[in-house]
Amino acid sequence: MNAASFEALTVESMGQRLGGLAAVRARLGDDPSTWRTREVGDGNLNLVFIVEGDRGGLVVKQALPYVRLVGESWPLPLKRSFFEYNALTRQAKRAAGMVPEVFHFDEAQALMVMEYLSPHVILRRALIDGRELPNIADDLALFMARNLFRGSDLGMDTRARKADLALFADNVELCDITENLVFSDPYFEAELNAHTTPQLDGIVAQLRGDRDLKVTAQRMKHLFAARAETLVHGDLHTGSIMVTDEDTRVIDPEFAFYGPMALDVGMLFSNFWMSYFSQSGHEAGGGRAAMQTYLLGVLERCWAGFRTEFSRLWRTERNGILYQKSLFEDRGDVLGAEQALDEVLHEMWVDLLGFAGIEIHRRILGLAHNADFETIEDPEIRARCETKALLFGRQIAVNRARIHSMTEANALAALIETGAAT
Ligand code: SR1
Ligand code: MG
Repeated sequence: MNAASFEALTVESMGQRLGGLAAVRARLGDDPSTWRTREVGDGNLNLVFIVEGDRGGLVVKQALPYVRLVGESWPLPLKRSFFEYNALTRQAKRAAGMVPEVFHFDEAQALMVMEYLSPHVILRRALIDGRELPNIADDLALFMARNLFRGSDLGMDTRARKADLALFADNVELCDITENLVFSDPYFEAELNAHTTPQLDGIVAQLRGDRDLKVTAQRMKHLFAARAETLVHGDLHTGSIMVTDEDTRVIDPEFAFYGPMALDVGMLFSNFWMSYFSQSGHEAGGGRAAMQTYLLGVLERCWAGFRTEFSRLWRTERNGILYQKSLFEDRGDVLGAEQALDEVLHEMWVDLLGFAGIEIHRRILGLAHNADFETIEDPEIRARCETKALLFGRQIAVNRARIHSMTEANALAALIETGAAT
């Protein structure tokens, strides 16, 4: 990619920059001077614009050569846009209808023109507002099971999988962000860390002195770095999901790489648990009790739905090199295949608890925080919510091999939330 030719888009230059593209004019209208553009990006890394014309709207996303959250002092390669584009095209095939359609990709300018999802909102925002979305558990279960299974040696031709493994292996800098910000920085006094202070100072010191927790975090980092199992989204949080009551879409897979299956599931579940612990900060006096029950229900249903779909794919699409049918079903050993499935799912469960616990910690102790907690203005109230989440994160990560079901994990969350466990 020729970085010299890169030019950041602006609201003013949009018509001139994209007006020559037939695919764009077809969706907005032929006269770029009538297009209305606004910058809406509130993420940590990129520029995002909504462009509207007489015929409809589009989203234009462009990577910047640095981390937007921090500034030009932290350079970040434009090639992340290439990985995002390639991940989106694969996800569109593996879980149809669950990612935005891409109409145009310009690798040199690191920009993508995509479907404008409207009236969708960011899932995290909806959950902060106390809105119960009826379909997210089922939809996200299907999205994860289909992508994780179909991108692995369980479902994919191994030559194609190895080619993809090599392609995404170059997403080094985005993996480096996760390796540091998620798995290491929260557990020492890293420069960019921040937490609610002085309220959390005590528990932060306690967690940083917790040997079992540090070993767990490094074990999860080990899996992240070494288990190139499937094409993961890599940053699957509730800010990477757009919703209406009927529709669920997953966006922003720029962190995609070949990693452990449990990563996406653990990250997503951690965000539902963080939402659970933040609810009392958004409405006092038990006003969010029903919302909390809903969130624990989403976790139960999503994990159950994931298992069901993953098991269906295991029985019907297991055509890769792993656990070949020639060793099991073709020899009449259906139970052998089921035994292997149970082992794979069990290991995924244990690992996802580890990833979930560590992800909770980094969102409270590291650089990139969650609006779930950040929008709680009173620091005393915010710290009370964050403390509970931190305790829960520690409990599920360190004890991941001793928690046997989502019902048990949710019961732990409820014990901590009610103050019965501290
Ligand atoms: C410096 S980037 C910080 C965070 O933003 C992204 O959304 C990822 O979650 C990353 O860890
Ligand atoms: Mg993102």
